[in-house]
Amino acid sequence: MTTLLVFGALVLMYVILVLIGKTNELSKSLSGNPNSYEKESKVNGYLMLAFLVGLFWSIAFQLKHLAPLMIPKAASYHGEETDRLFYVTLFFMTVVFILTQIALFYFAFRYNESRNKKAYFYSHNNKLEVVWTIIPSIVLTILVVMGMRAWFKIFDVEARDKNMQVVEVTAQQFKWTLRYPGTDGKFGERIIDKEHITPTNELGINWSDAKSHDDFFSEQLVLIKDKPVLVKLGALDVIHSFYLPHFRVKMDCVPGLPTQFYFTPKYSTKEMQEYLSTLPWWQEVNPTTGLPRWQTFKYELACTEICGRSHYGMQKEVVVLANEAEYKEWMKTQTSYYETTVKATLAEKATEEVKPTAEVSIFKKTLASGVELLGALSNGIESKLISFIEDKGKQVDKTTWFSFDRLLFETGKSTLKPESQEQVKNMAEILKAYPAVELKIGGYTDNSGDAKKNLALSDDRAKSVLAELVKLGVADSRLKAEGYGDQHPVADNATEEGRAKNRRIDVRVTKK
Ligand SMILES: [Cu+2]
Repeated sequence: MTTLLVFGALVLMYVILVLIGKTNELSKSLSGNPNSYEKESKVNGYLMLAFLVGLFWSIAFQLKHLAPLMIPKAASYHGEETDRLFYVTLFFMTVVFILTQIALFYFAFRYNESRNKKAYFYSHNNKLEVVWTIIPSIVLTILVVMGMRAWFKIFDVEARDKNMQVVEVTAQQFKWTLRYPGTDGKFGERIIDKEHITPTNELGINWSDAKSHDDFFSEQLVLIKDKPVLVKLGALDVIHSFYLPHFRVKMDCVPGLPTQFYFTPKYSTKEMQEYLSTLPWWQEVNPTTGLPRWQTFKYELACTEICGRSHYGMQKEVVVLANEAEYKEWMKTQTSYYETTVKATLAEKATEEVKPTAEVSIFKKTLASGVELLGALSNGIESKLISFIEDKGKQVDKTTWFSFDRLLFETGKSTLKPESQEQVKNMAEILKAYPAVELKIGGYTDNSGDAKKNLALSDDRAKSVLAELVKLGVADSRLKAEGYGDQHPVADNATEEGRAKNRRIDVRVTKK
């Protein structure tokens, strides 16, 4: 609302100014003084000169007061080079800027409107054209060549020190995850799939890879003075940008596309603080901390891609230690994520998983036909079906269904995967061993997606199992198949586990 009011006020103000201008013009043309334009033009000429002086004064003023607030000298070796490039470019731009501004405003003053002057007709001059084409071309070529040389030097993979430090940095809304390879100097493998990427393992680290066991996550980006570092960058959601302003490092983190940056810190955090303590602005006391500014100076990692609402929160401290010895001391204070967190939960999970499998055993059965069932489990469909058929106390009804437990379909299709063959074969053999038995096959899906499509898919899948059994020699007349879509769920559709249980093929004995 306030914005709207301010906007409205601005529009009104503009209209008023235009009207005042119009009235002014009208009153002048009525008074009929031919010299008034010339006078005005002279005044404008002087105003132009005043603006020129004011402009340069304001630039000088800002330089004096704001330059000390600019980012301090580069803290990395390649940073010095990029700074040099920057200053060379700035030098040329400044010269051109000063000359063109002087020319612009001086000409406006010198050649203001006058009834006694006649404009000089000057169509073109070849020499002049050549000069002002060639000079900028040469300057630009020099700048581009210098820039390319610096670029190729920074990204020269061959020239990299093999003994470099490696850090993995992963960006996501809205945090940085810094992974160090631990004492073995090697990162544990990452597997990007549904099984490995979980809320407690966002990077998808493969914990069964021994190299991952000493990896640790750090709260700060810790580097070593004069030791080259390779930062491996990645992102989990949108594009972020890894930015170390003091080191003149900036590289995008792109989901699905690993990037990296190689550089060498030149000054430790302490050395940088000592350097800053010699500069007047940094010596001033910061009222919020009560300390001289240089004392609380920290190198910083920031995201420089507008990546979302809390983008500003993507900050971390960067610490440059003086030498390897200090780094080793720091490493000792870091704990491996695997040792402290993962190991215990893995052990817990393992005992959970072992228990049920201890109760499940192989279901060994040789049918009357002499055929032995393959790969069947004591809690699988084969054993349940046979005990139902053989138990004279159990009557055929419409509610007793048994679920296939080793059937797999191609995603979204009714084609059975080859792994399913074993169980289908077992079922065919059971049907052959008990010739009186007739079955109804039911197909089911979970409730995600289009209900009509689900119904059609479940029907196709039930029929494809039926066709498979017929192919294996079971009479067509003993089997019926029907799809029920997402009806009759056996588990909660709200969880992935539940949905997996609901996507199934069941059978019911209709005659025995
Ligand atoms: Cu970001």
